[in-house]
Amino acid sequence: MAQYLVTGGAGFIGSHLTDELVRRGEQVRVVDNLSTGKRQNLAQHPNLDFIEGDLADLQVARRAVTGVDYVLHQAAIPSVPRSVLDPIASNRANVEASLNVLVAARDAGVKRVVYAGSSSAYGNTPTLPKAESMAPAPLSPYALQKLVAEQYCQLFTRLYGLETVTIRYFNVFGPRQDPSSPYSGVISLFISALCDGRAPTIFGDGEQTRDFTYVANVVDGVLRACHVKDASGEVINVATGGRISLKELFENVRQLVGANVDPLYAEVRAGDVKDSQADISKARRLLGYEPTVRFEDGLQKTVDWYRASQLTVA
Ligand code: UD2
Repeated sequence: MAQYLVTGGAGFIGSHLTDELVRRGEQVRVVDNLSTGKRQNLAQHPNLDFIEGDLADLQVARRAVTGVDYVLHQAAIPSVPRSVLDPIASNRANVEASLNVLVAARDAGVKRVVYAGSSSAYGNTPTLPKAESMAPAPLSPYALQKLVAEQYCQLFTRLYGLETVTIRYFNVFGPRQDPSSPYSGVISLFISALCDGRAPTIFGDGEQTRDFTYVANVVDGVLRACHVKDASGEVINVATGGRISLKELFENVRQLVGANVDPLYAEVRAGDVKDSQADISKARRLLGYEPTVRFEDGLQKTVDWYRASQLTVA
């Protein structure tokens, strides 16, 4: 049994990682400042080792990593438009806190840090799918911050011998993704709007594409990355390898929800990437990763979850 720390473990992806680790009988600690995460996401683990604190404070990071073997660093302000609006706050959460986690992990003798990178680092590449060997081209403060922190990870591996792996996430979705903010992930916003009979907004012409990835696939990729020896120091895409447009996404959700509502259209968002699709051959080769939940099945599970949670609230 190993000791894991999930930073941002009360958030959407972090809480799914926590569930799986608990299910496997591992020891888990969560640190979260509850800025976007919620205690409710961990209600199924009443005895969980939970630290409420902000990793931008080095002392919080040091306390959190004490006695830890593996750090799964998920804590972030994960939003392109929020970073465009307030780059300083988002830099503090995405870069400064990440540096604190790395310093604390190095000093505490952590075995490995697995970092939640982002597909946004690629920006608009001339070709698809996007492979890790392509030069990064961040288009927003968020994208740059995620890239800086992943480069810090690689630097810590080279300079101090701290094992790190960056998993680049591609538009992750699933149960517990919070639809309550305008900065929320688009699938959560579309489902919650259509379930309420409201019209969702599509930014731009709706022809932009994304490799939407169901959360269970990401959990699998991240947990594999903890233990594969040759993965240390690497950056690895974890996604499905497909892509669909926002218009197609809207149609899919509309059909699943059974709503008869048309979308509104608004200006394209500043810092938005046009197309995103992952090359997952490195994850296959290095991690033995294979996406196990297809986009369509994941979307159905997600719609079911939102419906069930609406019933609970009502
Ligand atoms: C970026 C990253 C993703 C992850 C995420 C964290 C890319 C390609 N992806 O996701 O890997 O790090 O940031 O937040 O950079 N949209 C609408 N209507 C809405 C909301 C969004 O049309 O109500 C559009 C939005 O303009 C974008 C797409 O939907 O084209 C996806 O937006 P998102 O906020 O869900 O995620 P994105 O792509 O910024």
